[in-house]
Amino acid sequence: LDGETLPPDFVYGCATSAYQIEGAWNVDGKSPSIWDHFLHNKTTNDVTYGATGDVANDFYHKYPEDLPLFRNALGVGTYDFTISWTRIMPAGRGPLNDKGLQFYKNVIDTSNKLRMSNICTLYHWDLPQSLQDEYGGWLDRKIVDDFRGYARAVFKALGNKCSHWVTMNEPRTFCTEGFSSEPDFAPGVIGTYKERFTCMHHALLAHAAAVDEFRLGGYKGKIGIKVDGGVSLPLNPASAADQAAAARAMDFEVGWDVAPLYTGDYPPSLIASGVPMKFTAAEKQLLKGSVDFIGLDFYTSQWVTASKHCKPSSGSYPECTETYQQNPSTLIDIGRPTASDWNFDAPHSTIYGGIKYLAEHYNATNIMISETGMGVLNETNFPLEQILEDVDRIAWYRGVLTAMKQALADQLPLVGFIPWSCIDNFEWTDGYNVRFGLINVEYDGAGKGSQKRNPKLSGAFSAFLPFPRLDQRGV
Ligand code: GCO
Repeated sequence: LDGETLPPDFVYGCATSAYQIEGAWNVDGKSPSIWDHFLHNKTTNDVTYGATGDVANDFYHKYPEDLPLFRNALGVGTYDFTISWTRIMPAGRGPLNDKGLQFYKNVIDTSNKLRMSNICTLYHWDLPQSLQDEYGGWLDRKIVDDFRGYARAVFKALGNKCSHWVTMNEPRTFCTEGFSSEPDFAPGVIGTYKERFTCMHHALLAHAAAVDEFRLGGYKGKIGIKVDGGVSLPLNPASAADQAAAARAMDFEVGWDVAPLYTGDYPPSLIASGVPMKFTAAEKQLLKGSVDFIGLDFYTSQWVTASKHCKPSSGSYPECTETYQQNPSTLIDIGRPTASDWNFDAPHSTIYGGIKYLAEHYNATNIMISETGMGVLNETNFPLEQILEDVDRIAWYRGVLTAMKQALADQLPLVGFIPWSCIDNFEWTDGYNVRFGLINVEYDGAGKGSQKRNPKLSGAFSAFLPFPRLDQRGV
């Protein structure tokens, strides 16, 4: 990549999320979220070593040291963070908690002093437990109004302070994992396709309601959403049946939440398969066009083949398809075991393919790679020296950059790139045992240790990337 070919306002940042780094779970008036509740319960906590986010990186107290590191050691021009609903609005609705709000003001002001802008996310999975207890959270239509109220209050307090707003992170993931047959994500409700779909339906409506509030308020930044999903590729590219299976899988996985943002409704193939809920005309209108930009959290691809044994749709997968996480014929051994068996051999199909798909199928503009990164399993089992010399992570990012370069050369509307993550953190069911950070934190797989921060080689690599920085943009 060379800086000259990039759009001048190209966004380069790094991301974290509240539950994964803040700690201070009950400090200064914060009430429990569904993740606090889920992981405090020994029978539902299935995280490696029973870890929780109670302390995490203690970012709530350490942000004055961490933000300069993000700016100076990683060289990013944007810090992308998420707001904890229960820190800012402990009852889920109603009065704001001044101390919680002040924390986010401090994070933003410190970022700005360091010449970083902010991408601010309203929701990264940490629903107030009180709303879960009261009416079942995402399964009840009431959540849409409560989310609207929360969004309105946050925009009123911070609306003009962030260059970009994200309504929510990966609705598909929190709905499918939180309501699966063996849920390992909060709220941990055993569910069927109906529950997963209901959650997603309300999440999409809540997104649209928050965007409506933002636009009604006339705030000056841009607003969007972050979606995930792997790019599905035909296992046998020459087979028409595999091609059709891959296209169906894209509809069910990525189109499920993306199509409503651009067309106002679910993809036709998904509707044809029989959906438990439908949007009204007014809801369709609110959804259609509800993003100024779209964030893709893309880590891995999958290979899809048409199956002779047709199983009924499970919600995120269509009938008559089999998916494979890895394609044995192209798999590259990258050296260290990675998170969740993700294949890290396919940045081109994942990143380039994802951008192209959105641009071609939905005429999406302003596409951001809002998360990608390499998670290493048991990273702490290696000596510190070796942890810090993460040449395999650099190799992954080089692949991503090559894919992005191709996208830009092909005039695809790529406007930003946000590695996950600025710093090691709590990786959901893998706890502290899987690390994605460009900066290492000295704690063990259970999250215990000195909390010392050490930039990895990938962090130094980040600092040398030729992206336009905020200070070069004269902001
Ligand atoms: C997600 C979240 C992040 C993860 C990251 C690595 O995609 O699950 O946005 O919270 O930590 O993606 O798994």
